[in-house]
Amino acid sequence: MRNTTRTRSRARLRLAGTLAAVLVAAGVATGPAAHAGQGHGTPLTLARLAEQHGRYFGSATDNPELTDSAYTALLGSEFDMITPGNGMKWYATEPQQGVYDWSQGDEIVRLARQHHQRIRAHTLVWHSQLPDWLTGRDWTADELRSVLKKHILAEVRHYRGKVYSWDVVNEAFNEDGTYRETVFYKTLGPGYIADALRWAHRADPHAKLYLNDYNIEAVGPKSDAYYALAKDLKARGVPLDGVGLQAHLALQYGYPATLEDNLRRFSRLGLDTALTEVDVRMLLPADEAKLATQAQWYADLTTACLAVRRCVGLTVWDYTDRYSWIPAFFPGEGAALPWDERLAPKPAYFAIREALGGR
Ligand code: 9MR
Repeated sequence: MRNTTRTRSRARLRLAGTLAAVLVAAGVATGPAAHAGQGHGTPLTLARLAEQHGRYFGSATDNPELTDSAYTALLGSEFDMITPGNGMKWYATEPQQGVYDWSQGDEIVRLARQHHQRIRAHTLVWHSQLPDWLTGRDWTADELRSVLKKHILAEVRHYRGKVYSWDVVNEAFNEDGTYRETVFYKTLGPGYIADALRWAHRADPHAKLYLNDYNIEAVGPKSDAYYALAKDLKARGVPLDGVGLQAHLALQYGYPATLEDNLRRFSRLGLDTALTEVDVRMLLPADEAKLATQAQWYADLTTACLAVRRCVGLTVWDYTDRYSWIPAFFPGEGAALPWDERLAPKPAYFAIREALGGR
């Protein structure tokens, strides 16, 4: 049954891809630039399509990119949820102890508000991109607890009422489901997670509070660890609203076939889920076959989220290959996003549209 559905949707995708190619060849604008207006007969944006299912469709962005007006035009029109890729991280927001700099996050919040977009805020507690003053010395448990508490209260208060959600703790587990030995875990023990959630809740009782990680799309030791932790936190009344599955996928490692089951088990715990940092990288050069498989994966991710009631939306980790983090971190890989370097929509874009029920 599932296979038949899949084969059918593959066939539809091929058809859509061919149609798009024909239109492009004929000089007919098919890209989202052509979708900017929402008038009669104008194709809807990914955001509008997702909203028809009660979901959002988001993109990450980063401050240096905001001077690129062709880029910001699409960012402002195609999406209804924005994540600052770096600007709200600890190194950016508290560069010296007790000295806060909200400028980068504020710039993105301002831009998002102009376009009636919400913000998935990212991230409060993470082992990476910490300021030097924090990593450069040892802390007692009391000291670090107080540093963490102050940081969370200050940042969440600053953005109180302005963000939809917070990735409160990011990447807390190892691949085998044991706790990652971060400075927070080593100094404070696993209780730092519940503390962080409680402090964030105190500072903004309306923000949805998430744990967020990569390689937890499929059922496996790492997602099991989140399942067990989330269940325990819920049972203890700790304010946790959702689990974010980053979904940094790579064609060479295969599609996480148990994603939908995994989303569903978190739903059953009474939690929201979201695909928070989606990209599907490939070994370069890209070719038609790889782009077609990538398109299918984007469609499958979208379909999985739509199939699970409490999966609230998808965010791509920036929308264009022009600004993807992949080539710098995985040399020889890339082409991971639904728009190419020239901001032209790829087969993945059309596949997402179709999965969302668009024409
Ligand atoms: O997109 C971010 C990139 O610009 C930074 O250089 C990088 C540093 O680690 O972080 C990227 O975002 C990460 C996100 O915050 C957490 N999940 C993994 C993302 C990709 O590394």
